[in-house]
Amino acid sequence: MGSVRVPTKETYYALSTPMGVSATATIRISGPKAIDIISKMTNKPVVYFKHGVSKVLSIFNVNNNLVDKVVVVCFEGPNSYTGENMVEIHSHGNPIIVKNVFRCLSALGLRLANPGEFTKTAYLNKKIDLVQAESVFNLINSQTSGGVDISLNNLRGSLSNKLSLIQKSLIYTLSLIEYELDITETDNLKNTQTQVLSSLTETLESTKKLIKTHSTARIISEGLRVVIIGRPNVGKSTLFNALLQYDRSIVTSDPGTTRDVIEAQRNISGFSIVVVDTAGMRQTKNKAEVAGVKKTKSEMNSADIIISMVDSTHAKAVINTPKTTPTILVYNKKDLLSEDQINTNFNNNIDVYISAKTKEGIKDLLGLIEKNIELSLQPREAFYITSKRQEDILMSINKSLTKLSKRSFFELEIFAFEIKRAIDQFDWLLGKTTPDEVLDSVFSRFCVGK
Ligand SMILES: Nc1nc2c(ncn2[C@@H]2O[C@H](COP(=O)(O)OP(=O)(O)O)[C@@H](O)[C@H]2O)c(=O)[nH]1
Ligand SMILES: [Mg+2]
Repeated sequence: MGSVRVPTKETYYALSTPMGVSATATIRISGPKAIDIISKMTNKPVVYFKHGVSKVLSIFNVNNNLVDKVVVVCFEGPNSYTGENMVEIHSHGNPIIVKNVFRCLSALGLRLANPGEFTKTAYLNKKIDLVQAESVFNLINSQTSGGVDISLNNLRGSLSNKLSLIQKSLIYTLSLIEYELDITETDNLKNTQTQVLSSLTETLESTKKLIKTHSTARIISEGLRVVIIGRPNVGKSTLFNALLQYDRSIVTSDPGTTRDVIEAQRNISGFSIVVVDTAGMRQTKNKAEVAGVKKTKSEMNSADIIISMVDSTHAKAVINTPKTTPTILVYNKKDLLSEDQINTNFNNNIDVYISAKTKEGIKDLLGLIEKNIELSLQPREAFYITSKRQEDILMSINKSLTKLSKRSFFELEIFAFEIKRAIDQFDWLLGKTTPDEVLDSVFSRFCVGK
């Protein structure tokens, strides 16, 4: 193989698969010495290794003792994930073997990779931009197939392209202003103003749309939080178990049994939801219960859908819920009511009568949840932003451009200055110019080996 084309200082390695017993484990090596090292470990000349071709080989330690029989794949930089020379060793998935391979690598002068270092190097070598690097993180951590789709799409560069397009339109707008600043006659000013303002409106629409996609992306990737609230003993834990179809939460006839928040995941027509059981809301002096009630309130505030539950045998006032959160009002213990009572009790605000115990009405409730999921996911977009960092930068751009577009005078210098700043912020967003602290915080979320 040829010489190293992308110079870097060090060569590092990490286990890229989870530590533990498995059929195989993947150890990745990246850096200028990667291929020299594997050539030493296998007693094969460097030219033996061809780009992207896998070889079944024995690897030996510095004392020439057999470590394992492995599959080796080499990638020559810059045509590798990191842009450096890379080697993948697929060993048997025994932690002792992995440890022995690690010993060989460190004896040969390599060091363990830092968290996210492979992906960070890929970014530094311009194999991917920062938005794509964040997609790698989301791709690895996504809980749902919908989340995987979003991350794959972003990793392919769709979101980056969209962001670049918005930035390009700002660059064009800036060029109109700069042209106006260069020429002396003023009869074109009105025309330029119209063009600049209409282009700003368009940019604002695009950024606003993208900002909105963040919460949808979170719902798609992590699942929608459905939080059950109500007074003690109304049957929240019973409903929680019924929704999950197994007994996860403790049910007793003593009020105040559930003191901690308990959550579990399930799917409803292809969507992931996280069902959350909470402590009953009531006035109490018991410290554990007070803490539970506090947690319930915070769960209520981060809920995507609230199920507000009432015991229909002695209906009490309904608990106030955040106005913007869709809330389903459920009357429980229908099995204890007579037909007459149900009819006279009938109240337009009640969404559904159920019996968590006999499971009557659970299907209707699931139908209502499903309807609310559909509403929460509207509208479907082609691009989703997937990190708080992306959202924060877009919000900042949006804020300053909104302010700019509302100015009563069209001062060319001020427009040029603000638009230039927004263009720079897009560079930050894509990682073209991003401070080291920001990069560190992006990559430190990764684990070693990614
Ligand atoms: N008859 C009847 N009893 C129920 C129903 N749901 C719950 N219960 C009972 O009400 C009591 C309190 O239930 P639990 O789920 O612990 O209420 P929580 O405090 O709101 O979590 C238990 O004795 C349950 O068996 C129901 O639909 N019908
Ligand atoms: Mg409970």
